[in-house]
Amino acid sequence: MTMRRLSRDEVHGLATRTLQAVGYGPRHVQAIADMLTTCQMDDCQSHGLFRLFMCAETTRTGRVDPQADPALTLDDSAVVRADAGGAISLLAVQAAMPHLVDRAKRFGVAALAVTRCYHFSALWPEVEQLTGHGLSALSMTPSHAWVAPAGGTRGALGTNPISFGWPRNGDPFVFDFATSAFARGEIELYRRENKPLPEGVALDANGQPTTDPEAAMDGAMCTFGSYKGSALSLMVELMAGPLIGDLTSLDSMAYAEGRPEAPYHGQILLAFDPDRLSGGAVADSDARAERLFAEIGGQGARLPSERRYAARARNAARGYVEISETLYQDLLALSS
Ligand code: NDP
Ligand code: PYC
Repeated sequence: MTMRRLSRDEVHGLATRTLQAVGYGPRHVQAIADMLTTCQMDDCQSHGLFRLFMCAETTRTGRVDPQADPALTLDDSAVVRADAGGAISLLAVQAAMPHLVDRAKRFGVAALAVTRCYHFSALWPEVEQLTGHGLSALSMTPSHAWVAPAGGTRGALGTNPISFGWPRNGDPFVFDFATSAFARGEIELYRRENKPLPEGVALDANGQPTTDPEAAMDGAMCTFGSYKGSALSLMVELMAGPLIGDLTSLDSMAYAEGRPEAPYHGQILLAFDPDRLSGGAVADSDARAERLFAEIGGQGARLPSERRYAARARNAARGYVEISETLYQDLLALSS
């Protein structure tokens, strides 16, 4: 496959021009381009520049508000609410983040409920940002009802990612993955590259197992880990949907009425202050956590995010990332 090298500035510039061309306002362009660049520089292919297609489709249906300023509800409690006003989620999260950090430090535990947002992005950048303030963090969001529950035959759940972060000296412990066997973005990449899926990832429109990505897009995806992933996925629906007064993946799918736009729903971020929660014994807590990380590494197993941190260091040192020439040309066409 022919590859194209792009520097960080070129990645950001391509994202910025494309978002401007499809109609996003300046504050949204900045927030979205920053997120896509962060992901691409860590080699997160399914949620980096590739996501510009979803951003463009979402404006084309004419229902996203590409200019809306988020409205924050702040009181004296540990709960922060950010109404995205029908825009992409990222600006709302960005605006609410300092308040979430402040509340977590004051109360030990705090929650951010982001509502009425179109959502397309990876969750780890926001979770990693919270660990940078010495906080542990958890984030979840539904999507569209593309995923069959374990034992079911058609979509009812979203791909429903969960991201968790734990602060450390140096790179934090962070994981971020869909509760479906594959993220939707990953299946789209298989379809683009005309590659068969592994077994156990998807069902066709008749509820039968398939390895054909096209049939998977028309059918349903499977959860990871059978009934365990299915239950976790349902937890995400409840925590980032009804709990915060917003839509489930089933509601989001119905709301889209078949339009090819990003899912529309909410997102929850929870932040925990280890200092407050350990009763000031944070040095002991850190040492205990580090012994566990060392035991895992000592067995030859790797921690989540280690591949990503290695990619980040490599790309920063060489000053570029690589994307396929086909993707680059398709993105250029989108921005012209
Ligand atoms: P993956 O299946 O690629 O898993 C990603 C996580 O697992 C990373 O933290 C990764 O670390 C870690 N990991 C992978 N392999 C190993 C291993 N062998 N040992 C230890 N850890 C490992 O992710 P998904 O495809 O499920 O999700 C990709 C992205 O899609 C996520 O960022 C998610 O937020 C996003 N997404 C967004 C949705 C939305 O609605 N907004 C919906 C669904 C997904 P590393 O990166 O170092 O490999
Ligand atoms: O990859 O499943 C996914 C996804 C859904 C919304 C954004 N990404």
